[in-house]
Amino acid sequence: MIVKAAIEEAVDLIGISILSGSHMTLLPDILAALRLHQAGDIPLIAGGIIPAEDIPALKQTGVREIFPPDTPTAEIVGYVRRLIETRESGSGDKALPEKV
Ligand code: B12
Repeated sequence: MIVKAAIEEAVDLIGISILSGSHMTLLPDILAALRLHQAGDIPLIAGGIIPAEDIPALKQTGVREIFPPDTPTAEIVGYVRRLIETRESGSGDKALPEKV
């Protein structure tokens, strides 16, 4: 449902909030479904109760960035703006911003 809606709405990115502990299953599933539908260029970011030790594996799978509890809203907004500007300028994956 998430991937179908994202493709139909031509979204700039998908942001998922996960507090249930199922991030190691659901986030890779969403990435796999995006790739299956030739939509792997839509960036996926996430936040919620995601332990620091899980973050490297999730980013290795293709999640662009993770925002754990107590992340300042301004940091999230700044990251999303830079991500979308980078995509619109067509500079490609290599120029994707790092979280500040
Ligand atoms: C409020 C709350 C609830 C409410 C939710 C109400 C609602 N409609 O939202 C209710 C009472 C329903 C609830 C239920 C449950 N809860 Co609860 N809940 C919380 C609590 C106290 C606060 C969550 C919250 O809203 N925080 C405020 C927001 C602003 O912070 P945040 O979610 O961390 O988000 C920040 C970042 O993570 C990030 N972020 C989050 N999402 C996203 C998404 C994107 C795209 C981006 C960019 C950033 C981002 O940005 C935010 C700002 O920094 C937490 C404890 C806690 N301290 O987090 C437990 C907590 C999440 N709950 C927990 C549990 C276990 C449950 C239940 C399973 C309990 C039960 N046995 O029924 C159920 C699950 C219900 C369900 N269907 O999923 C556990 C999860 C444990 C875990 N994953 O390891 C927690 C951590 C409590 C604990 N310490 O045990 N819960």
